[in-house]
Amino acid sequence: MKKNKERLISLLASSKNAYISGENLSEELQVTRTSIWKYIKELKEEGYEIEAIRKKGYMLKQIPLHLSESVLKWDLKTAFIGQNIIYRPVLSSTQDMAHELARSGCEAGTLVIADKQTSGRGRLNREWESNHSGGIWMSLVLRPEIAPNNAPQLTLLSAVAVSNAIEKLLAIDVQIKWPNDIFLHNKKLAGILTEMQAEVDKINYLVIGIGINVNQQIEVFGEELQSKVISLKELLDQEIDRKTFIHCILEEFELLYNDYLENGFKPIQKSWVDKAYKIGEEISLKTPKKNFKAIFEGIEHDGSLLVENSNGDIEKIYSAEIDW
Ligand code: BT5
Repeated sequence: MKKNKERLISLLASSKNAYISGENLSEELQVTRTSIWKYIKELKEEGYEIEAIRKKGYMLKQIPLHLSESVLKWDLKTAFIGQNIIYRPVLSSTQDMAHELARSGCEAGTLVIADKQTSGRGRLNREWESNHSGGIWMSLVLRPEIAPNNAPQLTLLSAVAVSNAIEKLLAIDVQIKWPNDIFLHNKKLAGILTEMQAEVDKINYLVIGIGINVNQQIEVFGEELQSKVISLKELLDQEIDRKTFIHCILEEFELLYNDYLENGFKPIQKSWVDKAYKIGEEISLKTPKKNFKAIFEGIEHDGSLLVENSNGDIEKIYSAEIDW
Protein backbone atom coordinates (compact mmCIF):
# COMPACT_ATOMS: atom_id res chain seq x y z
CA MET A 1 0.00 0.00 0.00
CA LYS A 2 1.24 3.46 -0.84
CA LYS A 3 2.22 5.54 2.13
CA ASN A 4 -0.25 8.24 3.13
CA LYS A 5 2.16 11.05 2.41
CA GLU A 6 2.79 9.75 -1.12
CA ARG A 7 -0.94 9.56 -1.69
CA LEU A 8 -1.36 13.06 -0.33
CA ILE A 9 1.15 14.40 -2.85
CA SER A 10 -0.60 12.54 -5.67
CA LEU A 11 -3.92 14.09 -4.61
CA LEU A 12 -2.46 17.59 -4.42
CA ALA A 13 -0.67 17.04 -7.71
CA SER A 14 -3.81 15.84 -9.45
CA SER A 15 -5.77 18.95 -8.46
CA LYS A 16 -3.24 21.17 -10.17
CA ASN A 17 -3.73 24.92 -9.77
CA ALA A 18 -6.78 24.40 -7.56
CA TYR A 19 -7.23 24.27 -3.80
CA ILE A 20 -8.28 21.04 -2.24
CA SER A 21 -9.88 21.19 1.18
CA GLY A 22 -8.51 19.54 4.28
CA GLU A 23 -11.84 17.80 4.65
CA ASN A 24 -11.63 16.23 1.18
CA LEU A 25 -8.07 15.16 1.80
CA SER A 26 -8.92 13.53 5.11
CA GLU A 27 -11.86 11.71 3.53
CA GLU A 28 -9.78 10.47 0.61
CA LEU A 29 -6.95 9.26 2.84
CA GLN A 30 -9.19 8.08 5.67
CA VAL A 31 -7.16 9.94 8.27
CA THR A 32 -7.97 12.85 10.61
CA ARG A 33 -7.54 16.46 9.58
CA THR A 34 -4.85 16.80 12.22
CA SER A 35 -2.90 14.04 10.44
CA ILE A 36 -3.30 15.89 7.14
CA TRP A 37 -1.97 19.04 8.78
CA LYS A 38 0.97 17.05 10.17
CA TYR A 39 1.77 15.51 6.75
CA ILE A 40 1.62 18.92 5.08
CA LYS A 41 4.05 20.27 7.66
CA GLU A 42 6.43 17.39 6.97
CA LEU A 43 6.17 17.86 3.21
CA LYS A 44 7.01 21.55 3.57
CA GLU A 45 10.07 20.59 5.58
CA GLU A 46 11.04 18.23 2.74
CA GLY A 47 10.99 21.10 0.26
CA TYR A 48 7.45 20.98 -1.11
CA GLU A 49 5.95 24.47 -1.41
CA ILE A 50 2.32 24.15 -0.37
CA GLU A 51 0.00 27.11 0.02
CA ALA A 52 -2.64 26.82 2.74
CA ILE A 53 -5.61 29.20 2.77
CA ARG A 54 -8.33 29.06 5.39
CA LYS A 55 -11.67 27.85 4.07
CA LYS A 56 -10.11 26.97 0.70
CA GLY A 57 -7.56 24.32 1.57
CA TYR A 58 -4.19 23.41 0.13
CA MET A 59 -2.49 23.94 -3.21
CA LEU A 60 0.82 22.45 -4.34
CA LYS A 61 2.96 25.24 -5.82
CA GLN A 62 6.38 23.77 -6.23
CA ILE A 63 8.01 20.43 -5.79
CA PRO A 64 11.52 19.94 -4.42
CA LEU A 65 14.58 19.44 -6.62
CA HIS A 66 15.53 16.04 -5.21
CA LEU A 67 13.98 13.00 -6.83
CA SER A 68 11.26 10.76 -5.45
CA GLU A 69 8.46 8.77 -7.05
CA SER A 70 5.90 11.49 -6.39
CA VAL A 71 8.19 14.24 -7.68
CA LEU A 72 8.86 12.22 -10.82
CA LYS A 73 5.19 11.51 -11.46
CA TRP A 74 4.15 15.11 -11.03
CA ASP A 75 3.10 16.56 -14.40
CA LEU A 76 4.60 13.80 -16.57
CA LYS A 77 2.91 14.06 -19.95
CA THR A 78 3.32 10.57 -21.36
CA ALA A 79 0.73 7.89 -21.97
CA PHE A 80 2.81 4.96 -20.74
CA ILE A 81 6.55 5.62 -20.73
CA GLY A 82 7.48 6.21 -17.07
CA GLN A 83 3.91 6.09 -15.82
CA ASN A 84 4.99 3.31 -13.50
CA ILE A 85 8.08 4.71 -11.75
CA ILE A 86 10.21 3.07 -9.11
CA TYR A 87 12.73 5.32 -7.43
CA ARG A 88 15.38 4.25 -4.93
CA PRO A 89 18.13 6.40 -3.43
CA VAL A 90 20.67 3.57 -3.95
CA LEU A 91 20.62 0.43 -6.08
CA SER A 92 23.31 -1.96 -7.25
CA SER A 93 22.18 -1.17 -10.80
CA THR A 94 18.83 0.08 -12.08
CA GLN A 95 19.23 -2.63 -14.76
CA ASP A 96 19.06 -5.38 -12.12
CA MET A 97 15.86 -4.10 -10.59
CA ALA A 98 14.30 -3.49 -14.02
CA HIS A 99 15.10 -7.09 -15.04
CA GLU A 100 13.54 -8.36 -11.82
CA LEU A 101 10.37 -6.33 -12.38
CA ALA A 102 10.20 -7.34 -16.04
CA ARG A 103 10.49 -11.03 -15.13
CA SER A 104 7.63 -10.66 -12.70
CA GLY A 105 5.46 -9.14 -15.42
CA CYS A 106 5.58 -5.36 -14.90
CA GLU A 107 3.89 -3.25 -17.52
CA ALA A 108 5.78 -1.89 -20.56
CA GLY A 109 7.08 1.62 -19.89
CA THR A 110 8.04 0.86 -16.28
CA LEU A 111 11.00 3.01 -15.24
CA VAL A 112 13.52 2.40 -12.48
CA ILE A 113 15.60 5.35 -11.27
CA ALA A 114 18.30 5.59 -8.63
CA ASP A 115 20.39 8.45 -7.27
CA LYS A 116 23.42 6.22 -6.91
CA GLN A 117 24.44 2.82 -8.25
CA THR A 118 26.97 0.72 -6.40
CA SER A 119 27.60 -1.57 -9.42
CA GLY A 120 26.55 0.46 -12.45
CA ARG A 121 27.54 -1.32 -15.65
CA GLY A 122 28.21 -0.56 -19.27
CA ARG A 123 28.44 -2.97 -22.18
CA LEU A 124 30.51 -6.15 -21.85
CA ASN A 125 30.36 -5.69 -18.08
CA ARG A 126 32.48 -2.56 -18.19
CA GLU A 127 32.10 -0.36 -15.14
CA TRP A 128 29.73 2.62 -15.27
CA GLU A 129 30.81 5.14 -12.64
CA SER A 130 27.64 6.13 -10.87
CA ASN A 131 28.23 5.64 -7.17
CA HIS A 132 27.67 9.36 -6.64
CA SER A 133 24.56 11.52 -6.94
CA GLY A 134 23.85 14.22 -9.48
CA GLY A 135 23.58 12.02 -12.55
CA ILE A 136 20.55 10.40 -14.13
CA TRP A 137 20.71 6.62 -13.83
CA MET A 138 17.58 4.96 -15.12
CA SER A 139 16.29 1.81 -16.84
CA LEU A 140 13.20 1.44 -18.94
CA VAL A 141 11.32 -1.83 -19.50
CA LEU A 142 9.81 -2.33 -22.96
CA ARG A 143 7.97 -5.19 -24.59
CA PRO A 144 8.06 -4.39 -28.31
CA GLU A 145 6.69 -6.85 -30.83
CA ILE A 146 9.73 -6.74 -33.06
CA ALA A 147 12.28 -9.31 -34.18
CA PRO A 148 15.11 -9.76 -31.64
CA ASN A 149 17.71 -8.80 -34.26
CA ASN A 150 16.07 -5.38 -34.53
CA ALA A 151 16.66 -4.66 -30.84
CA PRO A 152 19.82 -2.55 -31.54
CA GLN A 153 17.53 -0.08 -33.29
CA LEU A 154 16.09 0.76 -29.89
CA THR A 155 19.54 1.66 -28.56
CA LEU A 156 19.87 4.08 -31.45
CA LEU A 157 16.35 5.39 -30.85
CA SER A 158 17.19 5.98 -27.18
CA ALA A 159 20.30 7.93 -28.11
CA VAL A 160 18.22 10.12 -30.43
CA ALA A 161 15.61 10.66 -27.68
CA VAL A 162 18.24 11.75 -25.13
CA SER A 163 19.95 14.01 -27.69
CA ASN A 164 16.65 15.61 -28.70
CA ALA A 165 15.77 16.24 -25.06
CA ILE A 166 19.13 17.92 -24.42
CA GLU A 167 18.72 20.07 -27.50
CA LYS A 168 15.14 21.03 -26.68
CA LEU A 169 15.65 21.78 -23.02
CA LEU A 170 19.13 23.25 -22.98
CA ALA A 171 19.72 24.31 -26.59
CA ILE A 172 22.98 22.34 -26.68
CA ASP A 173 23.96 20.30 -29.73
CA VAL A 174 25.32 16.89 -28.86
CA GLN A 175 26.62 14.10 -31.07
CA ILE A 176 26.00 10.38 -31.01
CA LYS A 177 29.03 8.14 -31.19
CA TRP A 178 28.20 4.72 -32.59
CA PRO A 179 26.58 2.80 -31.20
CA ASN A 180 25.58 4.18 -27.85
CA ASP A 181 27.54 7.16 -26.55
CA ILE A 182 26.42 10.74 -26.38
CA PHE A 183 29.28 13.08 -26.87
CA LEU A 184 29.72 16.73 -26.12
CA HIS A 185 32.94 18.58 -26.95
CA ASN A 186 34.63 15.23 -27.68
CA LYS A 187 33.84 13.91 -24.19
CA LYS A 188 31.36 11.31 -23.04
CA LEU A 189 28.21 12.81 -21.55
CA ALA A 190 25.95 9.75 -21.60
CA GLY A 191 25.82 6.06 -22.41
CA ILE A 192 23.07 3.62 -23.23
CA LEU A 193 22.93 -0.07 -22.49
CA THR A 194 20.27 -2.32 -24.00
CA GLU A 195 19.77 -5.77 -22.51
CA MET A 196 17.18 -8.23 -23.67
CA GLN A 197 15.43 -11.42 -22.73
CA ALA A 198 14.34 -13.15 -25.90
CA GLU A 199 13.60 -16.39 -27.68
CA VAL A 200 14.69 -17.03 -31.27
CA ASP A 201 11.88 -15.03 -32.81
CA LYS A 202 10.33 -13.17 -29.92
CA ILE A 203 11.47 -10.53 -27.45
CA ASN A 204 10.12 -11.19 -23.97
CA TYR A 205 11.33 -7.85 -22.73
CA LEU A 206 14.04 -5.26 -23.20
CA VAL A 207 15.71 -3.14 -20.56
CA ILE A 208 17.18 0.11 -21.82
CA GLY A 209 19.60 1.64 -19.37
CA ILE A 210 20.40 5.33 -19.72
CA GLY A 211 23.18 7.03 -17.80
CA ILE A 212 23.72 10.79 -18.11
CA ASN A 213 26.20 13.03 -16.32
CA VAL A 214 24.14 15.99 -15.20
CA ASN A 215 24.99 17.84 -11.99
CA GLN A 216 28.30 16.26 -11.05
CA GLN A 217 31.64 17.98 -10.69
CA ILE A 218 34.28 16.20 -12.74
CA GLU A 219 36.24 15.47 -9.53
CA VAL A 220 33.73 12.76 -8.55
CA PHE A 221 35.03 10.56 -11.37
CA GLY A 222 38.07 8.32 -11.15
CA GLU A 223 41.27 9.98 -12.29
CA GLU A 224 41.43 8.02 -15.51
CA LEU A 225 37.98 9.15 -16.59
CA GLN A 226 38.25 12.80 -15.68
CA SER A 227 39.70 13.90 -19.01
CA LYS A 228 37.24 11.75 -20.99
CA VAL A 229 33.88 12.69 -19.47
CA ILE A 230 31.75 15.78 -19.19
CA SER A 231 28.64 16.74 -17.22
CA LEU A 232 26.02 19.30 -18.16
CA LYS A 233 26.78 21.29 -15.04
CA GLU A 234 30.45 21.53 -16.00
CA LEU A 235 29.46 22.92 -19.36
CA LEU A 236 26.69 25.27 -18.30
CA ASP A 237 27.97 26.18 -14.86
CA GLN A 238 24.51 25.70 -13.39
CA GLU A 239 22.43 22.94 -11.81
CA ILE A 240 19.91 21.25 -14.07
CA ASP A 241 16.47 20.29 -12.73
CA ARG A 242 16.74 16.53 -13.21
CA LYS A 243 13.00 15.94 -12.96
CA THR A 244 12.24 18.31 -15.86
CA PHE A 245 15.07 16.76 -17.85
CA ILE A 246 13.86 13.21 -17.20
CA HIS A 247 10.34 14.19 -18.25
CA CYS A 248 11.67 15.71 -21.45
CA ILE A 249 13.57 12.48 -22.23
CA LEU A 250 10.55 10.27 -21.49
CA GLU A 251 8.26 12.43 -23.61
CA GLU A 252 10.74 12.44 -26.51
CA PHE A 253 11.21 8.71 -26.12
CA GLU A 254 7.50 8.01 -26.29
CA LEU A 255 7.09 10.13 -29.42
CA LEU A 256 9.94 8.37 -31.20
CA TYR A 257 8.93 4.91 -29.98
CA ASN A 258 5.34 5.28 -31.18
CA ASP A 259 6.62 6.58 -34.51
CA TYR A 260 9.03 3.63 -34.70
CA LEU A 261 6.32 1.05 -34.01
CA GLU A 262 4.09 2.64 -36.62
CA ASN A 263 6.54 3.67 -39.35
CA GLY A 264 9.64 1.60 -38.76
CA PHE A 265 13.26 2.56 -38.30
CA LYS A 266 13.79 4.92 -41.28
CA PRO A 267 12.89 8.21 -39.52
CA ILE A 268 15.06 7.29 -36.51
CA GLN A 269 17.91 6.28 -38.79
CA LYS A 270 17.85 9.70 -40.42
CA SER A 271 17.80 11.59 -37.11
CA TRP A 272 20.62 9.42 -35.83
CA VAL A 273 22.81 10.03 -38.88
CA ASP A 274 22.17 13.80 -38.61
CA LYS A 275 23.76 13.71 -35.16
CA ALA A 276 26.46 11.14 -35.83
CA TYR A 277 29.92 11.81 -34.42
CA LYS A 278 32.64 11.90 -37.10
CA ILE A 279 30.36 11.03 -39.98
CA GLY A 280 32.23 11.39 -43.28
CA GLU A 281 35.57 11.24 -41.46
CA GLU A 282 38.28 8.61 -41.36
CA ILE A 283 38.25 6.19 -38.43
CA SER A 284 40.50 3.25 -37.47
CA LEU A 285 38.81 -0.10 -36.93
CA LYS A 286 39.99 -3.29 -35.29
CA THR A 287 37.85 -6.36 -36.01
CA PRO A 288 38.71 -10.02 -35.28
CA LYS A 289 39.78 -10.32 -38.96
CA LYS A 290 41.76 -7.13 -39.59
CA ASN A 291 42.83 -3.65 -38.59
CA PHE A 292 42.05 -0.95 -41.14
CA LYS A 293 41.19 2.66 -41.75
CA ALA A 294 37.94 3.63 -43.45
CA ILE A 295 35.52 6.48 -43.93
CA PHE A 296 32.48 6.38 -41.64
CA GLU A 297 29.49 6.58 -44.00
CA GLY A 298 26.44 5.89 -41.86
CA ILE A 299 24.40 3.10 -40.29
CA GLU A 300 22.42 0.24 -41.74
CA HIS A 301 18.83 -0.65 -41.04
CA ASP A 302 19.95 -3.20 -38.44
CA GLY A 303 22.04 -0.61 -36.60
CA SER A 304 25.37 -1.82 -37.95
CA LEU A 305 28.06 0.63 -39.04
CA LEU A 306 28.71 1.37 -42.73
CA VAL A 307 32.24 2.28 -43.72
CA GLU A 308 34.04 2.79 -47.03
CA ASN A 309 37.39 1.02 -47.11
CA SER A 310 40.47 2.12 -49.05
CA ASN A 311 39.31 0.13 -52.12
CA GLY A 312 36.13 2.16 -52.23
CA ASP A 313 34.02 -0.80 -51.07
CA ILE A 314 31.28 -0.35 -48.49
CA GLU A 315 31.62 -2.71 -45.52
CA LYS A 316 29.12 -3.48 -42.81
CA ILE A 317 30.54 -3.62 -39.29
CA TYR A 318 28.63 -5.24 -36.46
CA SER A 319 31.23 -4.90 -33.78
CA ALA A 320 34.71 -3.48 -33.73
CA GLU A 321 37.11 -1.58 -31.55
CA ILE A 322 37.16 1.85 -33.08
CA ASP A 323 39.75 4.54 -32.72
CA TRP A 324 37.69 7.64 -33.41
C1 BT5 B 1 27.79 2.51 -21.78
O1 BT5 B 1 28.60 1.41 -21.82
O2 BT5 B 1 28.08 3.61 -22.14
C2 BT5 B 1 26.42 2.22 -21.18
C3 BT5 B 1 26.20 2.91 -19.88
C4 BT5 B 1 24.84 2.65 -19.32
C5 BT5 B 1 24.69 3.18 -17.93
C6 BT5 B 1 23.28 3.05 -17.43
S1 BT5 B 1 23.02 3.95 -15.95
C7 BT5 B 1 21.49 3.21 -15.73
C8 BT5 B 1 21.67 1.75 -16.12
N1 BT5 B 1 22.16 0.99 -15.00
C9 BT5 B 1 23.38 0.47 -15.24
O3 BT5 B 1 24.00 -0.25 -14.45
N2 BT5 B 1 23.77 0.83 -16.48
C10 BT5 B 1 22.79 1.65 -17.14
P1 BT5 B 1 29.99 1.35 -22.58
O4 BT5 B 1 29.82 1.82 -23.99
O5 BT5 B 1 30.47 -0.02 -22.35
O6 BT5 B 1 30.88 2.39 -21.84
C11 BT5 B 1 31.51 2.12 -20.62
C12 BT5 B 1 32.70 3.04 -20.51
O7 BT5 B 1 32.27 4.41 -20.31
C13 BT5 B 1 33.59 2.74 -19.31
O8 BT5 B 1 34.52 1.76 -19.62
C14 BT5 B 1 34.25 4.10 -19.07
O9 BT5 B 1 35.32 4.31 -19.97
C15 BT5 B 1 33.16 5.09 -19.44
N3 BT5 B 1 32.41 5.57 -18.28
C16 BT5 B 1 32.15 4.95 -17.10
N4 BT5 B 1 31.37 5.69 -16.32
C17 BT5 B 1 31.10 6.83 -17.01
C18 BT5 B 1 30.32 7.98 -16.76
N5 BT5 B 1 29.61 8.15 -15.63
N6 BT5 B 1 30.27 8.93 -17.71
C19 BT5 B 1 30.94 8.80 -18.88
N7 BT5 B 1 31.69 7.73 -19.17
C20 BT5 B 1 31.76 6.76 -18.26
